[in-house]
Amino acid sequence: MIDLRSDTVTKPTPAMRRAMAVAEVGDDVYGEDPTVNRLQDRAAEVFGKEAAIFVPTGSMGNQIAVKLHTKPGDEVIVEERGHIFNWEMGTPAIVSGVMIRTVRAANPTGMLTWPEIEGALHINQAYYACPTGLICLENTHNFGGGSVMSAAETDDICRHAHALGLPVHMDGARIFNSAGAQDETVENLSKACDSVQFCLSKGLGAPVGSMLVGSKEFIAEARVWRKRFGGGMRQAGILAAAGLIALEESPKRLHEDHANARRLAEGVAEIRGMSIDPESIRTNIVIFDVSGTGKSSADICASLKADDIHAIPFGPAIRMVTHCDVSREDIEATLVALSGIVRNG
Ligand code: TLP
Repeated sequence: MIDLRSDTVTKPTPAMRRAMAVAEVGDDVYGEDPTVNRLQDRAAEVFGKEAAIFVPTGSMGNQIAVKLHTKPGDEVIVEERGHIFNWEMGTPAIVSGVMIRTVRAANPTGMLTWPEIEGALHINQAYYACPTGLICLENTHNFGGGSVMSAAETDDICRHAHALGLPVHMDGARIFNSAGAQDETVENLSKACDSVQFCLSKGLGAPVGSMLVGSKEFIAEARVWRKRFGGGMRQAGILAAAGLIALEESPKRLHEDHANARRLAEGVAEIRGMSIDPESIRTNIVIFDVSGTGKSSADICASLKADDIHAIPFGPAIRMVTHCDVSREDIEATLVALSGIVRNG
């Protein structure tokens, strides 16, 4: 099976399994799980922030941040293709009582600039306007095709936002991919942000878990909301043990996933009716338009499935994501299958 649906599908490595088997544990709701505590301390250190908290999912990390940075009735700025707007099931409205104001980035990467954000703000306007309470950035940008935001671009947005008293949260589900692609540190990429969520269970290959990173005060409050959301886990050190390996070891190999994604895009670009600019591929996500093939993305994915190759159709496009359980041979086999489907079409 070649599973390119997402980098969420990875299986724990043998080293993760071993670490999980021998993990020291305690009750994390009491703050007594030594492995969770180690993971949290280490995540804070790697990001150069005061504190971190282990949460079950990226969505929970993002939604705790939205809750803490806003008050009911606020607007939250999210890029139109952003995960918080499209794939977190309206939670900002349900849980935080806020509205998302989407902004479409002119750049196909989905990366917003300050002038674009500024045009959508409601700050110091009439009392009957809906005030902006938070700006969310996404790095890498999933549906921008795994695109990256630089430290300078992030700093620029944060400097302007902070001058207006607005906090900035980064959905850094794949921030290690972004850092690897830019030869940057995750600390530099997010130091100006007030909070960062990153996933251990995507490109980093852990089976479960995300981290929310920020100030001591913010994370103390996040602990309360994690419990309210039902995310107070008990002997979670078993999961944190895999997370520690993901944090320390996995960033070193992400360039392989990025090279595989680039190769995939190069091959796809040569297939009649499929379009993608391979140069645009910076990390592990490849989204390509198949409308020129005369077949729908769903039909192509169904045909791939017959070869036990799995990908997700999105409108006229297909998304394929590389990760540690996908090899170069898998990429070549996928390209052979794709061209066969179009040729026999
Ligand atoms: N993304 C998933 C799907 O939900 C689309 C995927 O397969 O890519 N932020 C970003 C940028 C994400 O891509 C995701 C998951 C999340 C947050 C949420 O993480 P989880 O799934 O752990 O709640």
